[in-house]
This record gives sequence, structure tokens and C-alpha cells, in this order.
Amino acid sequence: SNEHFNWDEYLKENGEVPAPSHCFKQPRTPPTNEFKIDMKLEAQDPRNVTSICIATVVGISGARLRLRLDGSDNKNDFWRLVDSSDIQPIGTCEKNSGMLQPPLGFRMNASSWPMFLLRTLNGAEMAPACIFKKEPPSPQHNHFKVGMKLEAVDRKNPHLICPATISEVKADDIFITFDGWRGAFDYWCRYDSRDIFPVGWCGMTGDGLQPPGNRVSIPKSIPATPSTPSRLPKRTMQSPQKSDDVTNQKNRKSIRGKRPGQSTS
Ligand code: MLZ
Repeated sequence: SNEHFNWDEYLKENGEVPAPSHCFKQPRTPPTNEFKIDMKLEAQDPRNVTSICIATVVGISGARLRLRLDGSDNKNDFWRLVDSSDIQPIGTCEKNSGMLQPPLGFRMNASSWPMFLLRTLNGAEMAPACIFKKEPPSPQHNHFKVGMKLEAVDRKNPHLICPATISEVKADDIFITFDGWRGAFDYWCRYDSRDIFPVGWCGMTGDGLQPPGNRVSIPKSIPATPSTPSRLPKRTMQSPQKSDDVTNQKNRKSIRGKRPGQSTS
């Protein structure tokens, strides 16, 4: 958590620069989170984005909500910012003459959906419209540069926000690598992704920032013999087409006794 990781020290030790806040599709001041557990709202089904479903807040962390679609199981929870355009107050769908849909993988027979919907909304605490925040504007261009530091959602463990680096920039896309971890968690995204935040974001929202991992990248061509971190080559870049995640995991090597600041990835 935040107590165990200090960006200032980390950046100083490595002579690195945070990505400036104007690079991000995030407000300068994070939105306040006034949602409460069990409140209901409408959310886009992440597995079927043309569907608007009923969701329940099952967790709260910083400016984010952990959501579960009503009628779905507990294995498909997802996280959204309180200013996400994917969520809206109950009634919005109907107002726009849309139909609330059962989630993908609805537990019951499709024919029971209308009754399920009535029951799930009956007596429910609906999140009031005033606690939904307006989505921030997108930066006009991709201002990210290779080497800039940031905080990013680990998409394989989406409850986690971790120290990360911009490792490649290609037109509107950026390659996010996680400090101290091998390629397994890295991903490409657009510069205006809502999953990336400026350094200090978690500190401001109270979301828990993970400490960097303690792994360094060892390219396949170089034997994985013990070596001092400073002599290890910089991580090899990965393109989205040829990810070597599997190989990387096999070659995983933990450098013990190394402080986070000495990570080479
Ligand atoms: N338990 C998992 C968490 C990894 C999180 C990495 N985030 C970049 C593991 O140790 O593999």
C-alpha cells in the first residue's frame, strides 16, 4: 500500500520523470466517491457492450467502484471510476427509450428476466444522480513519451493499480509495462484510456498503490546467470503481435534483496 512505496524517492533514485497530468483523460483533481455498498445503478455489460444492465456496488476503492451485474455470478466483477461514461443512474436507459438487458451469463431462464428485474429493483437503494460525475475531456493528442512513469490498472488483476512505465508509443497507442514485473501484465492501450493515472493519483484518491515487483527482465538470448541488477540489460520491448509472456514467465527470476528503486524494468 501507499505506506510502503514512495514515488518521490523512487523517481529520484532512478532519475525518472512522471507523465504530466495533461497526458491523461483524468481530472486534475480526482472526483469524490460518494457511492455506498449495495447501491444500484445502470452499467454497460463489459462482456456485451451494447447491453445496459443493472449493477450493484459491491466494493469501493478510491475513486472506483467494484460492480456486479444483477443476475450474474460473483466471478465477473469489474471496476469503474465514478466519472466513467459506462455507468448512469437507474432510469436513464428507460428515459432514452432503451431496454435494460439481462447480463451475459444470466443465471436464470431468459423468460424470467422481466420478473427478475422488477424484484431486483424493488426496495433497492438507487444511487442518486448527483453522485455520478461527468467524464473528463480527452486530451487532443497523445503527449506520452517513452520512459514516463505513471500509475496503471493491472488488467489481469483489475483491483490493483501499480507503478508503471510508458515503454513504447505508436500513434494513439501506448505500451504500459509494470515496474519490477516481467511482460505478463503489460498491455497496449490508447493514450486516453481510463485505466491509467498520473503519479500521485492513488495517494490523492486513497486507492491502494501496489509497490513495484522485484523481478527484472532477462532476454531469452542471455543466460539467466546471477548478475548485479546494474549489469542487466534493459527490458526488451514487446509488440502486441508477438507477446512472449509465456516464455517470460518460464524465465521468471526473482532478484532477492533488491530494493524496488533498483528495478531495471
Ligand atoms: N498475485 C499476483 C499479483 C501480480 C500483480 C502484478 N501487477 C503488475 C502474482 O504475484 O502473480
